[in-house]
Amino acid sequence: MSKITLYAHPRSGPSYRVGLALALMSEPFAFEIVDLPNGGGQKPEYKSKSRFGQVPCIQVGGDTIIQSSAILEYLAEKTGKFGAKNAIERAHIHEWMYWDFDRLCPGLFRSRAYTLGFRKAEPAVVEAYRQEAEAGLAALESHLAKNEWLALGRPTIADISVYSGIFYAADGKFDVSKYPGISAWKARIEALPGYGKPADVIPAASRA
Ligand SMILES: N[C@@H](CCC(=O)N[C@@H](CS)C(=O)NCC(=O)O)C(=O)O
Repeated sequence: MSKITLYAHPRSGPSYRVGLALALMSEPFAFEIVDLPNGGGQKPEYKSKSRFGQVPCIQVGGDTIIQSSAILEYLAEKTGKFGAKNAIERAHIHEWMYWDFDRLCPGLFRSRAYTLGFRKAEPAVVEAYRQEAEAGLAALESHLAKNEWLALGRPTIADISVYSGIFYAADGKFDVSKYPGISAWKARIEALPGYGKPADVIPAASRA
């Protein structure tokens, strides 16, 4: 595979998702910070790579890919790691990735953004996202109380995707330690070879 450049922001959950996948897949990459707080995402040069002006984005050769889920799919297929071996497996992985974007990460990431002051909203809206996240965590716990991994009985990009939201849950004042199934699964991911926290996998400087 051509050398990858990851365009990201060190505090972005979806950026961490891609950085973590690259680390777990032992795929070397260069890192470019996109200065989101100062409008870096909206600069024409960056938008020519990432049409919505968002991070993450990866550049591979002359092509760019956006949307963390699409990037994870690409990486799994290219490296042959953490992905599906057939259509049924792919569908089971997708069940969790689509559910994550539908029911879990909006509540977790919005609550984080409200708590840290990145976003503002009326108290009722803040509370609605918090309840959505709590419902998502309860659904996740009910699966992980009985299963080691989200799909296929092995770690996949579905686990990497969901993990990034769980990693940042404490920023939104969610206590995941009260969920034993989620806590045990989180520890299993953190024991995988190559695992790193955001500061390890998304350093603020380019690396070879
Ligand atoms: N669905 C996208 C979400 C990406 C996203 O929300 N990125 C945020 C940073 S965490 C961003 O770039 N925000 C700037 C903007 O939307 O203009 C993905 O998974 O890649």
